[in-house]
Amino acid sequence: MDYSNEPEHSELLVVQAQEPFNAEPLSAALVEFQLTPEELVYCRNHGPVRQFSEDDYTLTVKGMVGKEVTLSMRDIKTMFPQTRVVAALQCAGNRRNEMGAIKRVHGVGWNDGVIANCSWGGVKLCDVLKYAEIQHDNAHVCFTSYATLCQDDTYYGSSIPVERAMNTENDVLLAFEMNHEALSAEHGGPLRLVVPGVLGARWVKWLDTIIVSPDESPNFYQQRDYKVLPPTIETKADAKDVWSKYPAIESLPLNSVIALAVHHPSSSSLFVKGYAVPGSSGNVASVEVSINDGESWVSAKITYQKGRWSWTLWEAEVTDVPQSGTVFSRAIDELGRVQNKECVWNMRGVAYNAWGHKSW
Ligand SMILES: Nc1nc2c(c(=O)[nH]1)N[C@H]1C(S)=C(S)[C@@H](COP(=O)(O)O)O[C@H]1N2
Ligand SMILES: [Mo]
Repeated sequence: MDYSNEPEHSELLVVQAQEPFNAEPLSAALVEFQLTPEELVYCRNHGPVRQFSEDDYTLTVKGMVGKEVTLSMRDIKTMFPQTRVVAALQCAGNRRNEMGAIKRVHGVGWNDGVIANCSWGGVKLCDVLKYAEIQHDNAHVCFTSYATLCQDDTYYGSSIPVERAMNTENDVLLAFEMNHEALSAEHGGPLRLVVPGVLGARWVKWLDTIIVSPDESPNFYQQRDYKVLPPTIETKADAKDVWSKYPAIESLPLNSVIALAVHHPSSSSLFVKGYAVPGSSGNVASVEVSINDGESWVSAKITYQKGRWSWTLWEAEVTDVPQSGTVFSRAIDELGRVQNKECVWNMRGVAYNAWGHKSW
């Protein structure tokens, strides 16, 4: 694969792999901003980053539709109402290194910065699908970027169920703006998919083709990756023949991370700050922290949450702390579900969501 045309990458990221380019910020930097500035948005690639001119870029919609259409970027921007949504983009591999500490996992070694909370601008996917006269019983909407080569397949692809795509409240967008600016090549410009509440792997960058199909996307990244395999499957060889038995991840689980813990010895207090994200059963309602034992918990203050799809920022000041120790965090959602102390290991190291922790 050809990596000679990569755009300049942000210098504020910790590079976890050079080719393909995979890099994340420190979570302590991330939580300083409600909306993640572009230089702090992680980069997750399975192949080279491609740069396209908007002028001759097109999107084709085909498959189970009444009318197959090919739209230019100008068509997309002028034929459909434009809209914006704040949504957290998170890789399923966020916190993978913590799962890898339990037992070896396969995948890029990620810490806890593989998340970005951005304002995405574009048009609603459902409007474009309606225009193509989608016929939608039990179907899947498959997204592909034939424009890019990948490590494990000849193109990058994903799919979501039609119901998620067609329910306007889900805010699934064909996005051409990030944080009120033109979407950069690095993050999938001219056009990427945005699926709030769903793992980043489905948010296809450099999107050029949508196929409405009776089946899920046959792409490698939908079928043989991004699944939580049972812990009995320990190696790639074990996994080889069983991928199709397990569902593709859609929502990532309820999670919280401690990004920084600052100890003030003179007042015996600890200032703690972090982020949280919801699972599939309602938004984050509260975040709690515990010193050392995980028995007694105090509520953190939620300092930011915007609509249904953003991350939650929180902070807490805990008094009477010892000279050194460990602080834990857990998130609780609107249904009262509580983030678990531990997370069951899986071979790919995806969807890790044990309590957040930080030592001082
Ligand atoms: N075409 C294409 N789209 C892609 C990917 C990719 O490698 N190629 N990576 C996916 C994954 S796994 C994630 S987490 C997000 C990362 O988006 P970002 O690089 O803008 O942060 O894009 C998704 N879309
Ligand atoms: Mo990802």
